[in-house]
Amino acid sequence: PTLGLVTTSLGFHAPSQIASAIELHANQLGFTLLIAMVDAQRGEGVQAALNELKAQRVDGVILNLPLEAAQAEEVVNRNPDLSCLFLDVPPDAGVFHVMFNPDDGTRASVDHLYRLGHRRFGLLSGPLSSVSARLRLHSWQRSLKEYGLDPVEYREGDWSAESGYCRALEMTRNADAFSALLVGNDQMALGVFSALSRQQIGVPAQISVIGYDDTRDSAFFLPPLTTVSQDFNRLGREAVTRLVAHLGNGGRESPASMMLPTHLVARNSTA
Ligand code: IPT
Repeated sequence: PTLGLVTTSLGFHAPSQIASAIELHANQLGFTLLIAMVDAQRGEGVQAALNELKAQRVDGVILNLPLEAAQAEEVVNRNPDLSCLFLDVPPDAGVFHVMFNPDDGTRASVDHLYRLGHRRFGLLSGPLSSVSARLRLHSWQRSLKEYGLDPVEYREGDWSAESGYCRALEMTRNADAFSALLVGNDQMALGVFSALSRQQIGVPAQISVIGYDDTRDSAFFLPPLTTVSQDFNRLGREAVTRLVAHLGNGGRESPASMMLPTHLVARNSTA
């Protein structure tokens, strides 16, 4: 038997670690995994990828790319012959999903920095075309509001280290505008470190930085990155197990979606 994975670029660290976890757990349950990569910016590639996977007789498909609720529902409606499980959709989308809670880790990040005494925050989000980038941004903003704070700087990146580097150079033109920077993922945080180091701004002495993902490399950044851990292995296991259970009951019972917790891993980039 065969499962399909439609994924956003595997050039990004998180989706590549997610794909590797999905393949591992699929294989353990005796399934082969076929992977189709599509450009997340261009929704029309999704149906082509699904058609390709259907031609290869997949039993069910996991979709790890940012889709709005309406787009995900359209995928389900256009493919009644296929069981689809989504990993990157709004929590209130009426589709079968396993996803990370976008609130707990973001809230813990703000709490951590607030307790350390920070009051001036910069925010660097992922691309606003991505559902999860927006959910993280809104959650940071809500958490700051509860402390009566508004961010003093905001920029939008595109998840890449290069965008983190460029946006951080812009944000630090006004040298002491903020003392803490919340970043939408670890790859952008790596670029931020490089930009700050080039300007001889100390992390965490002058600016504390928190990333998001806890991809495997982040413990080896300089300094080791404080970040929000998303357990990609568990995501892969839950997604495969739930999809396979759904296939096993002939798609009769309505599938159980699930929200996975995230948590803050405090390392040395915050003080
Ligand atoms: C999300 C990552 O957190 C982010 O770093 C980026 O890689 C993005 O994927 C690419 O789509 S994780 C996703 C399951 C919300």
